[in-house]
Amino acid sequence: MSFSLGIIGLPNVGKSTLFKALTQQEVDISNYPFCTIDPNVGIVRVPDQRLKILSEIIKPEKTTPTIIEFVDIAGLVKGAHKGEGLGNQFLAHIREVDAIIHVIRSFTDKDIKHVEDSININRDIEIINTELIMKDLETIEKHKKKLEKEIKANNKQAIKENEILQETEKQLNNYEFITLDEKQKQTIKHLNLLTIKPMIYLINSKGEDHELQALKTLPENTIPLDLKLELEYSELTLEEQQELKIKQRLDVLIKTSYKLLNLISFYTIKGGTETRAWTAQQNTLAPQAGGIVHTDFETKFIRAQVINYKELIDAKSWNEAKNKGLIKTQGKSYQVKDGDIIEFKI
Ligand SMILES: Nc1nc2c(ncn2[C@@H]2O[C@H](COP(=O)(O)OP(=O)(O)OP(=O)(O)O)[C@@H](O)[C@H]2O)c(=O)[nH]1
Ligand SMILES: [Mg+2]
Repeated sequence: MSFSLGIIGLPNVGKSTLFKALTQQEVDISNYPFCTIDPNVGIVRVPDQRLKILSEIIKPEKTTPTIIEFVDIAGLVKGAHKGEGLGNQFLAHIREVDAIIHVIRSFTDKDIKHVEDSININRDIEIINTELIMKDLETIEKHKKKLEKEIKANNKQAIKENEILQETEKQLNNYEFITLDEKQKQTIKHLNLLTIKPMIYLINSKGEDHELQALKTLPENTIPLDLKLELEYSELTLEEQQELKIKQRLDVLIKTSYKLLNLISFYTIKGGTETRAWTAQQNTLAPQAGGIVHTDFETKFIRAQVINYKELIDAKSWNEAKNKGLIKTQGKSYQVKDGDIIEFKI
């Protein structure tokens, strides 16, 4: 199971261009709105310097980087939650991803149609976010109806859920995304609300931005990137890139996504045969991290042997680390840390 990022935004803003640059998959990026209908799914290796160094120490037969899945979703328009454009179905695709990259067009090109006929970052963000919010409000409303009977029967879980949903509704009605603590989030997780997912804003711009002012008002999780240029770069070989002194910024996007989405990497070494990186969300407990590697590691979890990357590097070898007692036994409540090397015991 890999972590998945959904690429969303208005039609014709560069979503598939980003997807193609990231995954090198042949997808249709023709110049017309709603070019993408069925979502494109692709995987991307996460660049990881630590994995390289770990492999030099462990010398496994095989080294496998962690991957992130990207899903290129059809364009959304005003009224999508009521079925406008390609509508509801696509909001359903967003439900399935773990986090969202929201692409906003800032490049000017009179040949590329903008569904709202002009460039306006803040307006476009609002259109998309409003659709997500409206859809969530609808989901909550429906679910609250379902809870009514159970609340009458004094079902504690239903009462708790209802309270959280009321709070959530208040936030959404104020045009705020949902902010809840971890426990509350878990309670309503089954609803798969859209605005609870972490989101990154990607401004598709040339850098010579005529809307710098607008950019300043955006949240810190905003990345400006020239997607057309990134796609051209991604089609060059590594040698060509070096020759032309080109620095692709897609790696930055992946790394920044990691940070902004509170993702961490942990590693397994499988008795020296395969050193492999994995992606988890911060605060993931050891058994759930095990579940990312193999279902059995979660359901039959007994304990984990853990050492952090830095300690292993200092010890210089696995055996040395073991002799020094640096490999620690951890139980079910251990929160996995970025850079942990873990051996799951079942
Ligand atoms: N000038 C310019 N054109 C771009 C840029 N990014 C994308 N385009 C063009 O815009 C058009 C639409 O790009 P896509 O990536 O297909 O857009 P999309 O968001 O996937 O569109 P839909 O699938 O229809 O929702 C294509 O002709 C791209 O080449 C850019 O940064 N500058
Ligand atoms: Mg597309």
